Amino acid sequence: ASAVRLADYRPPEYRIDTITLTIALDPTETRVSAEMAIRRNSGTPRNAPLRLDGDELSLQSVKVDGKRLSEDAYHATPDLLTITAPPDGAFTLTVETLIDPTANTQLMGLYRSSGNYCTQCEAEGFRRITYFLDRPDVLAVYTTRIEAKKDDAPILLANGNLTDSGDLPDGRHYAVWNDPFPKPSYLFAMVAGSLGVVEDTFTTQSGRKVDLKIYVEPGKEPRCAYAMDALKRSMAWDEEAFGREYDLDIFMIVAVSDFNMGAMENKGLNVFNDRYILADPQTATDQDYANIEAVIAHEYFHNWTGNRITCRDWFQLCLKEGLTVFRDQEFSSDQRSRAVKRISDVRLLKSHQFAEDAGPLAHPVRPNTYKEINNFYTATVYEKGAELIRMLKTVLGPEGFRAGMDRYFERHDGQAVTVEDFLAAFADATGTDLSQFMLWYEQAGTPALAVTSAFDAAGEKLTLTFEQSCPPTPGQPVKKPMHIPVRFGLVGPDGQDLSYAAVSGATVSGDTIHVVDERHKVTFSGVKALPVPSLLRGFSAPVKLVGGLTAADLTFLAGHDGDPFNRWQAIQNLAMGLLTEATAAAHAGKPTPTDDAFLEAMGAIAGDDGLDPAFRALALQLPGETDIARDIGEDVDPDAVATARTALRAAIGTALGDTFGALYDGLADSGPYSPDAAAAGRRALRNVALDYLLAAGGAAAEARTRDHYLAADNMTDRLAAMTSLVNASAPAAAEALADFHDRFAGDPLVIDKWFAVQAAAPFAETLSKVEELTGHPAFSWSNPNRVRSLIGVFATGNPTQFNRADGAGFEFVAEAVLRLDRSNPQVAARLLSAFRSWRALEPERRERAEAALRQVAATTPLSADVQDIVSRSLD
Ligand code: B3K
Ligand code: ZN
Repeated sequence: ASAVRLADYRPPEYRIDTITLTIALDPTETRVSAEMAIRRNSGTPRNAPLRLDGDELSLQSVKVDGKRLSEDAYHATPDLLTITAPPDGAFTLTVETLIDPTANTQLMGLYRSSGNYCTQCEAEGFRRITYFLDRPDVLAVYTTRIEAKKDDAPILLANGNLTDSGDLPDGRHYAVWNDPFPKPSYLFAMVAGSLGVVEDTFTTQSGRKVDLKIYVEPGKEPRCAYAMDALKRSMAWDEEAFGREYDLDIFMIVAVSDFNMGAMENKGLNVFNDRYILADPQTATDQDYANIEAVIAHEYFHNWTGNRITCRDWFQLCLKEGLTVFRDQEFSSDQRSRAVKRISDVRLLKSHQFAEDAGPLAHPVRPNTYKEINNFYTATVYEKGAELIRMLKTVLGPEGFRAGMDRYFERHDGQAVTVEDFLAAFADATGTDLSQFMLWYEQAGTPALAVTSAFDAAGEKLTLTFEQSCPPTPGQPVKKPMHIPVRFGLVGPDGQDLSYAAVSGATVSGDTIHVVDERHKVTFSGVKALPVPSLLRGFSAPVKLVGGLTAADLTFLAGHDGDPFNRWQAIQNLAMGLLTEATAAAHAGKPTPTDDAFLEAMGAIAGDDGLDPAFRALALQLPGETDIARDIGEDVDPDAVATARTALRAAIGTALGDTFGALYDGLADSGPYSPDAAAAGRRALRNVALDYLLAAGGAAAEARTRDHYLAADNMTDRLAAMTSLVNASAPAAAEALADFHDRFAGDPLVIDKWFAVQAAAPFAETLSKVEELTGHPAFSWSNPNRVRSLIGVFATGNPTQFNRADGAGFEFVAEAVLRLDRSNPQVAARLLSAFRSWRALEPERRERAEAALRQVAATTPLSADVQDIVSRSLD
């Protein structure tokens, strides 16, 4: 596949204002007729050929203004329909195609899932349904008529409002849907089948009543209650926080069990992976509930950020994704604990996005070239994209940010726009020059921000010196300095932020230092005592802060910083220092060191009942093995990392045994299960305590964990106990796994958890266990959730076994990628990106990882998706 470049963008040569689709459903021979009102765009020469995108299509007939075209007037291949010389004025093009939903294993376009029909069109799936100008800057009004056998598909859904329905001969029926809002083809959706429904209503701020419907596999309706509740809260929140109201009379969600990603924001008809809808206490964890709330909100918020205002081209993907992630993060923060949400989001950012940014797949938040757009739905576009919006808000302040958003909605409603358009709305609304800020969208890589501080006690002056740099990334050897907003406090000896009389050398507004130069000095005068600078509070910029603080400073911040995020960060930094040291020791075959001050700091957090339990649960968790590996950065020995981390966990569990025992007993929840944040926080802390007790070892801890498993009245506790038993290789692990399997056999989403726990177990036997489980009756290579739970978790959630020294982990995943590539290239390519940090491994493993990648690269044929990832990984 050849590369597409942002610089080559040209407006479409033709416009399609309306499209009427008639879809006659059949499992293997679905007939699609598309009638399109087309006109030449200004600037296009008369009679210029009209080229419509297709993908594996079989053309049946083509008409212009109702007249069948002669063979020499067009040219058709499965992926392109060219009308050689279309009429000069507006005309109607009618195209008939034949498609096979059952054979559609890539789950793009129109496909079958559990006997139902559904669609996925983003990014380029609509062209697998009919020939079209399948690009986001062509906005059309869609009318969709669906016809199907009534028995097979009693429910017929598409975007917009239902305008007609009725019976047809031969046991068939039809429904007609009209979506009045012009939209790009990637937002088209159609669903048909046998589905149960849960209904509710929402009245908007202007008093319009909206019907809400969630469709699921019949029998699963009771598991939709939380999703419905989250939807109503999302709708109310968007009105309050952004002034955005829903715009159709009906909002529908359909849950399907075969889906390539999390969910899809099709106008008025969201389609969801069922794991982000279905929940009850017995089958869903607290994390599942939180994810459901976030994804429901995310897709709903797209109605304004993505649908009403969409992207001009796919390079602008972050325009809708980064912004919408920011919006869903804010929503969850308001519904739950802001500090805890921020810590969880930053953990995710660092483990996924920082890792991506540090390897061969690094790309700017707005890429300027791609070979396969599906490979750019990344942590960089989504999570770093959200960080850029958060920084924009920090730079402009809440009022400026809201004014900019309002200007953006006002100015661009109904349009397909760019990141420049977005930033211009903020620049204009607030009179701010955002040209340097734009670099955040254009430059890849995680900037490093080094800080040194000097205190002049006699002169009462504190000087902070910042130096920013950004490592080279593919295609970008040299970077320009960026605008880094550093939220800060100068923490005095009593834990309160010190005041200062004046500041010189940089712009400081409120609690934010604006670092804009490569080297930037800031002097605070009138500082009465030696402070510990608390920098980058709330993680105010996606950078790697290097510096300045001693272990004593960090311990002090861990206990006293007024910013809960930085308290957490300080503990993480202390732990990271210890763990990298311990890893070096383990690699050299020496005993791993511990540190009493660190254990004391952990004890202080664990025992501080004044702190939110959810916060304590997060603060007590050590950095993950992959995070430690990234911090080490080169010649990583994953076994040494695991040894170091396991030893420190055992040391913590031993040293704080009494505290954890008391926590475990004291946090026992009476009352029925509730998924709210406070109750979830208590469960999280209790399960962390239990896990540390088990890490310290001993029969009592094991018995307690086994009892915890058996006594659990909810999935959070049950899964936590089973995971702890498995990872500790406890004798009761086998019993728990068997019990779990029998209890939940027949519930695929729960069996996914059972697969995942086994795939993540850090033992030499795991690889053969995973291979064996691919033969388990509940496993299926064609279901993305199953593949992700077993193979995906092994590749991304089991650092020691994926990175086995003998290379068998790499070989297994490479083979799985090749196997999947034949049926579902998107899932295959995503799995292959597990290799993204291979160059940071120690030489022997590096060689084996490279060999596995080369084996993939040498295979033919390869999908464009896998080809793209493998070639960039080896570059
Ligand atoms: N916009 C979709 C993602 C589509 C992925 C296409 N490969 C879900 C979301 O971000 O809300
Ligand atoms: Zn999205």
